[in-house]
Amino acid sequence: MVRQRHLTMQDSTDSTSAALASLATSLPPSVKVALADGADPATKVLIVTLARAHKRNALDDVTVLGLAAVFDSLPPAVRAVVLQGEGQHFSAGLDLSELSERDVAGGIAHCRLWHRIFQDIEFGQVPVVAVLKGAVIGGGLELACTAHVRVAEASTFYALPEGQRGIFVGGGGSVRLPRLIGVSRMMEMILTGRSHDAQAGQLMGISHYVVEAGKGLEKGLELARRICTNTATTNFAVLHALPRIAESDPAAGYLTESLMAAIAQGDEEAKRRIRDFLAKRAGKVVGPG
Ligand code: 1HE
Repeated sequence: MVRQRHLTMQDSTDSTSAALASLATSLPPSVKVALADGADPATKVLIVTLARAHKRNALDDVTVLGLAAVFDSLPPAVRAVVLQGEGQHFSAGLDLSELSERDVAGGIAHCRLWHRIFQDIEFGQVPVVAVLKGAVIGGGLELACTAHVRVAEASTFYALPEGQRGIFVGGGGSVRLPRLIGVSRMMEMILTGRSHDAQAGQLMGISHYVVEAGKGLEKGLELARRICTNTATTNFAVLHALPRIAESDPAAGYLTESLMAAIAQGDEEAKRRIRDFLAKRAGKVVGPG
């Protein structure tokens, strides 16, 4: 059972809670924030919940702007985020009811808004663990792709019904998803409208973990807490340097990697950790399983 505290204005036991309580009052009802209980006070994990279960967490503008407000205003003590959906589904994607009246210029502006906000999540302050279940469809899958680690409950299914709806991805999916599953698989998903279950999504590289129903948040929090124990510099390097290096030409990549590696190892905390290992005070790497 995962304990979490939903924030209210009364909940201001420390500055992080106070900052989040103030943020919570500015959010729409479709986005909730809660600090995970039990974490080391210095390494707080924030649970961000899409809370439009009655609309299967479809992403309307208000909800997407709510996500932007959260990721723009993370208090410094928050070291990782777990992103989840309320109810049976992570997200049914773009709220189609907002699409019908939009002209071409409005469509471009909307798409660029999503791009900006989703980039702020992907290249934000902290690692994000997405906990998936049920529908992870269209823009919901695009949002899941902005996270750095994905945990899928067994009920998860992935689809891109854009072909069926006469539209196209617009939340950066054509940039991010091919990196996970390849252009060919993404093409086939849109062209044929097929769904993939949790196991298939895992084999394809969408999720990093598949867990049984109801265990996603627990696993997501376990991973987020582990991520919080890395140095801030390593997490920064992984979020901001690694994807850029992977996309750059090798010569620039090697140069950037050498600079980033030097910065990371020059950190006092890194030096302390390495001294601890050499003095047999640090844990060994444990094998899988
Ligand atoms: C919605 C949406 C939505 C549900 N926009 N309202 N996404 C899709 O094409 C997925 C469309 N949704 C579905 O296929 C199904 O709703 C589900 C498989 C996700 C869930 O089925 P079910 O039977 O549990 O729920 P439901 O009865 O279909 O939906 C409950 C309510 O949510 C209902 O509203 P109500 O007022 O009749 O109660 C639905 O209309 C509403 N709802 N999904 C609006 N997506 C940046 S570009 C991204 C492009 C895309 O994301 S394309 C993918 C769009």
